[in-house]
Amino acid sequence: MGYQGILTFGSIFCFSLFIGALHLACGDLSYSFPEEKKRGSAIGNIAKDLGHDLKTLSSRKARVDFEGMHKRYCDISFDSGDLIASERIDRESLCGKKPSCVVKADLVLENPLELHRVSLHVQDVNDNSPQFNEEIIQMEIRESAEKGNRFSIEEAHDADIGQNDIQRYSLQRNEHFILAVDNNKVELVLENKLDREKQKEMNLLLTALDGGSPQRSGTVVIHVSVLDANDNAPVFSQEVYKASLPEDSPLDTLVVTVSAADADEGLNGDVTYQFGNIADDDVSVFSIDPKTGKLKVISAIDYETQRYFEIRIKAKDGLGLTSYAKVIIDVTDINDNAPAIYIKSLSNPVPENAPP
Ligand SMILES: [Ca+2]
Ligand SMILES: [Ca+2]
Ligand SMILES: [Ca+2]
Ligand SMILES: [Ca+2]
Repeated sequence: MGYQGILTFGSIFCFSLFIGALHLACGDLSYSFPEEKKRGSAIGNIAKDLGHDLKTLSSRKARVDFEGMHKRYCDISFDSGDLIASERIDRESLCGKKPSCVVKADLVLENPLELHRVSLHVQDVNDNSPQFNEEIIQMEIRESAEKGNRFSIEEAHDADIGQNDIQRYSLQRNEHFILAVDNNKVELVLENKLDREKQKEMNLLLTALDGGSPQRSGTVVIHVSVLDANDNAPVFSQEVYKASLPEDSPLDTLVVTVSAADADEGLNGDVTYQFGNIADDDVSVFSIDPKTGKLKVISAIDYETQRYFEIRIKAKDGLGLTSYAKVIIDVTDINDNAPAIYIKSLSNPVPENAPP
């Protein structure tokens, strides 16, 4: 109860002093200084600016009041009469992006009461580097993207202001992209078309630079994954496959295996085989496995009926791009009726002087 009373009395006392002081204030003081000044370093000389000697400052209990602020940023040194920094003054945390940063305080002297408004103009120092949100920006761009297509990049951030804020961006030279920066909008512009089959990913180094002195910069790696487009048809390992087939080959005999590769990915590169243009009669003689490309015999082959087959094979990818190859099959005659003696004489000739 007693404590409350004293407080109330104190408030009334100060209030009446304050009213009286208004007449005594003899002008505002204004100091301009860079942020992040060392503690104890001078901001300005109060004694000189007020025209008081050091003794007066001390005897009249000169002090600075930072009303409504959590910190006391400055104090008065009675040794020098200087206003000195007593706390870290970080412009960024005080004022953010505001173009001017002013901290107001009251300078109070007692007996008689004297009050001055003090404006502390905190100047920006280039103590922040441009920063990107992430260390790596992941992008996926389809290889079918056209020259001139644009891809947005999240801009960097610099806590400083004015010249100390970001002034420009620079993209490391590369084969495919250039940079377009317009009103803080940062975009990659495709200059040379991508080809996933040649290069399916790439790293681009983007740098943001401020205009401070010394200059500060921040970098980010843009990792581009090139997505596939179906821009390749299957390619056969040979244009023409040749095979010879004995006429009495049993069913299921493998004649030849055709093979086509497709440089694309997934379904775009998924190759299947089938007959192209083929005579109706031949369809019943051979089969082709759509997955393996194995061409097999499915009915009896008679040399006397047909000695030569020419079959077109089609390879198709999952999205329908196709290419063709030819299979030429020569049917070879099996001379089952040849005399046994003839065969024997070939492999084991009878000398001419052999006894009869
Ligand atoms: Ca700064
Ligand atoms: Ca900066
Ligand atoms: Ca393909
Ligand atoms: Ca492709």
